[in-house]
Amino acid sequence: MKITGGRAVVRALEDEGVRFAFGIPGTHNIELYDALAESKQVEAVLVTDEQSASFCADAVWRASGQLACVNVVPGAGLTHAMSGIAEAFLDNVPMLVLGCGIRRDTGRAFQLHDVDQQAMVAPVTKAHVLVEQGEDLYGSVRRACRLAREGAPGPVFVEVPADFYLFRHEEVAWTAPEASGADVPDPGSIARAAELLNAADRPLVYAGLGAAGAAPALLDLVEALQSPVATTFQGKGVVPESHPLLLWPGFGEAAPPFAREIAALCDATLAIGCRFGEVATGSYGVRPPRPLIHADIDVTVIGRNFETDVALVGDAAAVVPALLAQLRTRPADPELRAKILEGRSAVWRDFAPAPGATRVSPWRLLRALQETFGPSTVFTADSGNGTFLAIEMLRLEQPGKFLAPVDYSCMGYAVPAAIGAKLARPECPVVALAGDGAFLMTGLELLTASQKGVAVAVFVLRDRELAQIAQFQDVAFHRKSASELPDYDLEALCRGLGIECLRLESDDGISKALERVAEVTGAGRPVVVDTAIDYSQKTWFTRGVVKTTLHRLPWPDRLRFLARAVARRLV
Ligand SMILES: Cc1ncc(C[n+]2csc(CCOP(=O)(O)OP(=O)(O)O)c2C)c(N)n1
Ligand SMILES: [Mg+2]
Repeated sequence: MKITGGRAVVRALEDEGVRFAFGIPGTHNIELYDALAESKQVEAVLVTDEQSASFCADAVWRASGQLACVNVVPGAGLTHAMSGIAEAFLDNVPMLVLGCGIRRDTGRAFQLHDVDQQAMVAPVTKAHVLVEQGEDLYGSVRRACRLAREGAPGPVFVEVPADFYLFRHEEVAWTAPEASGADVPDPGSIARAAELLNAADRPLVYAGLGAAGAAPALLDLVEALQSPVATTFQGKGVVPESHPLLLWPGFGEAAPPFAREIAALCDATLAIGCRFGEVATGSYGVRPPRPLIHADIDVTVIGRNFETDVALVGDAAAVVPALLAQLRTRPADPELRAKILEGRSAVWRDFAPAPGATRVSPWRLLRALQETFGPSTVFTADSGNGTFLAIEMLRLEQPGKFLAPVDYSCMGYAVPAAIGAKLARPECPVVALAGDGAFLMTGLELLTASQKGVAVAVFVLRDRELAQIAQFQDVAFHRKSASELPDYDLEALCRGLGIECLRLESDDGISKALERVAEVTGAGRPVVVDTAIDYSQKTWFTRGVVKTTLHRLPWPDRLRFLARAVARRLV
């Protein structure tokens, strides 16, 4: 039997359990959109900009573990979507990018939108394919979905020539290959790793998002080792942040002193599902205590940034139980627990705003948000100071609750990511923390939330600066350059989008504002809060990165930097 190309693709999406296809149609794929309109399972979500489409799809996976699709027209649609594709690529987020290509049956050159898309996506996707014949459509899409999820996950691009959508093709039988089980590590390496961990007095565990699939077993492992635990930024919540052995998201120069000191006392490191990237390590300002045992599904990350003593190549879901079975169980160390508890409480006390502060304290706001909306809340963040405040001040009990652009760190993530997360997990409250600069990039996507009734709460952190950069400039140069933002009327913008906008000027207004946020979102409407945020306190991250970067400079440049900073302050 013959079916249209559009129908073949939609069937493949349905059979892979895809629920959302974010994008904007064009002449090349209107046939696909027509087939999507018939689907009871896959919803075509119209966005205002394809950049949002890829951020939405990314967040669907991060919040729910479900694969989502980005639907783009050739060239122009793809280039707009590239930011979110690259974000997914560097953060190991699976995504199906369903592109379309020019017609190949006409033999004509200079077609609309025609650029070499395969070359464009090559550096930002896990794989990219050009479908060669209509009969392959179904199988190509299914294989791409599987590849995106398998092993180290990532975005996969499938280019469908427009003529394949126009015409009908023979339906070809296709059977999904058996799902491969978790990648199992080599038993010799497991035994060696267990030996080193058993011999250590106090191992440190460092866990990233790659360990999320092994979260319950990881907790057992931490209890068996009685080891302090640090996480990456993406890994926030992989070990519940209320756990008495949880140190901090990080353990190097960008972590508070208590976490650094405890980590430095350790005499072995077990790193799981992480890769010691620049952002999470505060610009490589960590020294993992040796021996370093590094477990990851992706062999290329092991030993790449820090010398590794034992490599465990495999899925955390297989590595952690295998290792746990060979570890000696240790008694709890009340002294260590007391030290961690005291360290965490001291940091907590420091976060409290100084008396007389007039603007909104990030710590008070985040505390109130967590208390009001509870542990199921999904937070989305952007690239900016607010992200690091959230990393340091939120306490999360599970993974999938903090969605942030980390390694690619692309501004504009928070608003569309919140929309994607809320569509995927409508039962969870979703709060976006968007910088006032980042909001200018994708804030118009709130039109989609308004039109579809996606009840996200967006806090726009108004400081009228590109603070994360302005702070670095201020420290290093004692002046800010091109990092002060022009003011804009957020309320008027929201009015234009059909969205209620609240103003939050000081801590006194927090509880009333959150009450209204709960009312509006409870009624199925999105809401924006224009938040006069207080950024006077620098994050541990910013302080740590400045220190690490300065110390890494050769002496002559270090002196030049210091002299310039001091001279400018004096003049
Ligand atoms: C697309 C993009 N452009 C530029 C940057 C560099 N950058 C990183 S953080 C930042 C400041 C963001 O400002 P804002 O959104 O106002 O957040 P704030 O730091 O003020 O909270 C900039 C410009 C980036 N990460 N992404
Ligand atoms: Mg700002």
